[in-house]
Amino acid sequence: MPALKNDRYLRALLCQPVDYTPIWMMRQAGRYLPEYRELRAKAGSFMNLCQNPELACEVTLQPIERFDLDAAIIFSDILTIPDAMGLGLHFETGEGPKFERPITQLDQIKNLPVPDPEQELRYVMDALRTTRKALNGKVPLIGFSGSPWTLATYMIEGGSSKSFTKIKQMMYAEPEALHLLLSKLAQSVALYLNAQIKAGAQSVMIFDTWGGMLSHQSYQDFSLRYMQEIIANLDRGIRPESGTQGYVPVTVFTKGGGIWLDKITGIGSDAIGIDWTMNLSDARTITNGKPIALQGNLDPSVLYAPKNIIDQQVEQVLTEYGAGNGHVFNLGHGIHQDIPVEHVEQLIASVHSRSKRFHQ
Ligand code: 1CP
Repeated sequence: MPALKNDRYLRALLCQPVDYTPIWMMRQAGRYLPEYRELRAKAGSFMNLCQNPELACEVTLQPIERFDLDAAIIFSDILTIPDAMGLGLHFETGEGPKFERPITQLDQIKNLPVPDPEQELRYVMDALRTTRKALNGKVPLIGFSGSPWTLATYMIEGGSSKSFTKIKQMMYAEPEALHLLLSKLAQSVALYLNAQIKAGAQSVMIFDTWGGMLSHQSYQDFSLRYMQEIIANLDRGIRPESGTQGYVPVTVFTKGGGIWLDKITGIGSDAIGIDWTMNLSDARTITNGKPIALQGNLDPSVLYAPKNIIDQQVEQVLTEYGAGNGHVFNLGHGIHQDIPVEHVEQLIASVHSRSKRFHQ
């Protein structure tokens, strides 16, 4: 494999010095890009894009070719695992993901298989192999998975939810059933992420999009604990003192998890994603003394604003983090579909130029 030409993102994850703050954006390949919409229309469906390694590679590279981003994230979805477990994923236009066979009872959970990543999820591994080669060392490639809790919400609710009533009902009325599902998912996610690492992912991220819907104690029992188990089972290599060679850092992101940051710092991740509700200076006070990087946290809606406001808001995030190592710039959640591409260009240029003085 060719040497990395831009390792700022990996260095920042390891809290090593960089010349400016690296940036990538959650959902950076997607509908706000005209070239994505075009390819998506040709492919017919979102899953056709994901399941064809050449197309998945092409979509992954679209934002990298257009913008000066510091990392690529493989084009896929967190719901590949439940699909591989046999729940029957499909996307209805304008309605988001749906499962044909959602989980309703304990028997179903007992019979769920743990997917073999090189069998049922081979298309994801092939997409990673193809993309890593095509990147030719330009920027690092990020692999990812959903957290067990977040995957379970879709599997039990049957799709997206606002109130999470079915899964919470199971959590309070039949906690053992939910724990069995979560431990099968933790096992599946660990296998999946390790296979992604083998296939070429240079860092991995766990998306816990719905962890913030839990109560203080249930977050620890039903989400955090299973992410900790996954991290303990990852083949990351040995964290180097200097350089990034061969080590695969892991980032965890619980949306709405700022209030539990002290707990999240204890689960062994190299970096923590922060949404826009938290001040990065306060976040840094909590992680202080630990070699943990922070990723975030511009409000994605800032990208609707004119360019001078984008500059101001970038300045604010950079100043809140302050001087020193360990910051990966990102949005606090995924980019919205109707953001003008020129605003994304402005964001990236602004982060790169304005961050230099924090790295002198
Ligand atoms: O119609 C389309 O073109 C499909 C829209 C779409 C896209 C572009 C979906 C359906 N998934 C994706 C890609 C995707 N999903 C990536 C690609 C890499 C990137 O560029 O970032 C990633 C990392 C995800 C992860 C994902 N999928 C998450 C976790 C991150 C987050 O945004 O919170 C979640 C919750 C999903 C579920 C999902 N898949 C798709 C949609 C519309 C949703 C969200 C539904 C909901 O709000 O519940």
